[in-house]
Amino acid sequence: MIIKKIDEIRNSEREVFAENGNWVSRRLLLKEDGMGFSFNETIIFANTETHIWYKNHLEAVFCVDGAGEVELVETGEIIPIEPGTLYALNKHDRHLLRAHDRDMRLLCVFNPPLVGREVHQADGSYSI
Ligand code: 9YT
Repeated sequence: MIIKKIDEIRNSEREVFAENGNWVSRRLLLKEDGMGFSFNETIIFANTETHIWYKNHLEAVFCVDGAGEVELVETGEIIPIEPGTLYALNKHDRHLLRAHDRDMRLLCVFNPPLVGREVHQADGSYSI
């Protein structure tokens, strides 16, 4: 069994900050942990907007704190996010992720699993 504590992830190699300062991702499970998915706690900082397009991954996101929204680029549809909301990018949906006036805390699962210190490429994706 694997046991992780978020405190051991903070200030370690598994804590990754976005280059634009919009978020921090604490990577509790990575590919090397052998689960077939990765599992992160992500804080989206207040009043930020991030363009994301996970063309190489599927991601499920569950909000546990804060509030924000996802705008689907293709349709302009806006989905509000609050604690208890899950969204799953089953169509590799290109989107804009916004946090409102306080930080949003999300739990994020990726398939295939992240391998380490991925940050968004120019097109909003992570490499594989
Ligand atoms: C929701 C989302 O994708 N945020 C960007 C960071 C990502 N969740 C990660 O690497 O943990």
